[in-house]
Order: sequence, then structure tokens, then C-alpha cells
Amino acid sequence: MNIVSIGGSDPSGGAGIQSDVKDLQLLDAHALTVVTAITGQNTSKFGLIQPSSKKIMKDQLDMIFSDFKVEGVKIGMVYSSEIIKTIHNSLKKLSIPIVLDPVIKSTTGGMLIKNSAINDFKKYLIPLATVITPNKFEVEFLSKSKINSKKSLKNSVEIIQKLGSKNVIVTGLSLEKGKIADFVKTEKNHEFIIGRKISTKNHGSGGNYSAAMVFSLAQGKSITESAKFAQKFTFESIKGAQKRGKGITITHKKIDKLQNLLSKSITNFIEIKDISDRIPECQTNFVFAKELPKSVNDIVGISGRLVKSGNSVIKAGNLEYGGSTHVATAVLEINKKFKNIRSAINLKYSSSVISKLEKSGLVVKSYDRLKEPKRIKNKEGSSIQWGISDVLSKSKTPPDVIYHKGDIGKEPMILIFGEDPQAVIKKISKVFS
Ligand code: PXL
Repeated sequence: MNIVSIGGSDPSGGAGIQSDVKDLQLLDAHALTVVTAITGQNTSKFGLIQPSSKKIMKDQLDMIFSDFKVEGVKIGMVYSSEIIKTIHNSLKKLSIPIVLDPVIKSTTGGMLIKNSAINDFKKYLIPLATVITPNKFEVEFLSKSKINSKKSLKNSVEIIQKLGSKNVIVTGLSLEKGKIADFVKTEKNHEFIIGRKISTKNHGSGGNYSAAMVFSLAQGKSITESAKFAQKFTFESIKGAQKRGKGITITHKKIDKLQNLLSKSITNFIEIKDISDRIPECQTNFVFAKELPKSVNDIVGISGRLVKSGNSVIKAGNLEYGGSTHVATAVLEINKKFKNIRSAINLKYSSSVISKLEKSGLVVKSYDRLKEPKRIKNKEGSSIQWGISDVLSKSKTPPDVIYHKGDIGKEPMILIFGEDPQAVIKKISKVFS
């Protein structure tokens, strides 16, 4: 997925395009960047601003949009009227999600937009936004109205909506002690999304929110779903904030070890020659559990699975805890008996694949869904648990492969297990390469 970040350079790496590149990479998207200005700043103070010329702004935008299939745009620091109009001209005909983060002042006090550009910001950029994500100060500034109650908050947001942004999210409100609230207003509804608050002054959280927001919208998620996703992403970024300089901390979302390892193995899997022939009708999931998983929520899976697309396999969705039910349930079951087995993948059944797996020296076991008790059949999701436990009741050593040949209306399936995703890939590579 390609996402464009249009914004300023922050040499401290805490905000601006540097932070967006980092966040989008973490989300497994490719960040394209259009630099509106170079700022001089660190974690204590704000220095100079050198805006990009109209000519180089237009060239950057033309280069990006004439080459890449762009699926989402985030706009941060825009600085001048001239830059605003150039962005407007480039984006006005697009029909992809545009997230406008109306950055006005930096945490360390620098003005990120000229006073003379505010009217054009409202006239040219707000109407382009799928969603605008101001904090309290920014809504007050743009709506020219003070917020001191829920009613005045709604009024101010409606002023912004009248300027042309269908959806407005006011981020980081403090309504209750220990809690943070994001106010989400769409054309038809409004709601507060509540999360845990971490009270620290940091550099970068607004940008983390809008980057996660555009990523989620570009994946086709709704405003509400994306707002929840962005809140969680921002919470984790603030939780992991690091003191890199002498001043305030820089937000930083830690890479989850399990997600990272699984992600690498998914890349290896996708690269296996002709592997798309091995994807079943119900698609493939690849999962990795924490040690001693208690539920599927302790297991990372792909929210949208590995999907066959022509002759290739694509990862649809994200790596999420609870992202798989079926394959994750199989791992939960096997892990009860063999604690070191924490990963699995499901592949399309074929008898020739089974004999190749057997010939390669792997321990291959099977169960018969025709023998499944009726009470299990009628209970959604319990078949796999029954099947695996049936196999394990007869196994002293951990099986590498468990398969079944299906039932009426049930697709046959192969599951390959391993200690971790790389171990699973190694087993797959014995027969497919
Ligand atoms: O977080 C707002 C922001 C966005 N873009 C740039 C910045 C800042 C805050 O300092 O410097 C370039």
C-alpha cells in the first residue's frame, strides 16, 4: 500500500514526515513524501523554517501521482498560501482518503503555518479532507470559538464541518480523570472514543494519530473503526516514548517481536514459487502465539488472511492479536500438550502434498471429520479443536502436520505446525521451493 505524507521535515525525527515514514513502515505501508518545508528544531526549541518553492512542490506532487497508485494522503504542515494552493490543485480530483492534520503550532512553540495562510487553509484544504484531526487548541483556532463544554465542542466542530470537511475528530480531550477522549463527528453521528491516558508532554503524538488514521481508512475501514485503531496506535506510541534529546520525549511505537517475526516469515512464504496453488478456498492464515497462550487473543494472525490473487499471494489486512480464529484455535489446542509449538499455517489439501510431506521425514497425522460427534459439528468453531485433540490423544511426539479430508460442505485442509514461523517455513520449504 502506498501512502503520501505531505508535510514538513523535522530533523529531530519526532514529528513531520520523518515520523510518518517511521509509522507507515511499521504499518507495512510504503511512505511517499512531499516536503513542504524544512524546519530547524530539536526536543527543546524551534528554529527556522525554509518553505519549499511552488515549483518544487508541484514537481514532487506530479512525480508521485504520475507514477504510484496512491491509496491515501496525509497532510500535515503546509505553511504558506502558495503551498496550500499547489497541494489543492494536485489533490482536488482524487477520490482516495485524505486525512488533514491541521498543525498550527509545534509543542516547542514554533508556528507551523503563516497567519496569512489560515484563510486559504480553510478555503482550499478543509474541503478536500475526508477527515480532519485537530486537537482542542486547533479546533478553537480554526472555528474561532472557545470550547468549555460538550455543547460548545459540538458547535465548534460543526463550524469546521461547514467549511467542508465531512468528518471531524477532535483528539486528546480530557473529560475524565485518567482517560483520554477523541470526539468523532461524522455527517450523521457523533461519539466519544475513550481510552487510557498517559500524562506526558511529548513530541509526535498528533502525527502518530493521523498517520494511523490514513492507513486504516486506506484499507477501507470506517471512520469509527479507524478512529479506534488510531487511538490505540497513538496510545502505544506515547507509552513507548523515548528521551532521545535533552528536552521532551519523542513518541515511539515499539515493534512487537511476534508480529515482526511473523511478518518476515509471511514475506518468505509469499516468495515461495507457485505457492498461490496451495491457498485453499477459505484462504490461508499464518499465526504465532505468545508463550502459554490462554486464548486466540494471545495469538497474532492476519486479520484478512493470505489471499490468492492471480498467480500471487497477497497479505490482506494486518497482523493482529486475535486476527485468526481457526488456525489460532488449532495452535491453542496443540500448545496445551506441546508448549513449544506456537505457530501454524493452513494450506490446501492434496494427497500428493501429503505424501511429499511424509517422504520428507515430517510427522504427519490426520483426523476424520466424518467421525466427529454431532454435538461438536453443531457448535461453530469447535471442529478443529476436536480434531486436533483427537490426533494428540494418540501422539507422544508433536506432529509437524495434521490434515483432514473434509466433510460434506467442508473443505479438506492441511495444517503445518512449528515452534515459530521460521520453523513452519522450513517445513514448507522441504516440499515447495
Ligand atoms: O506535530 C506537528 C508537527 C508537524 N510537522 C512538523 C512539525 C510538527 C511539530 O513540531 O515540526 C514538521
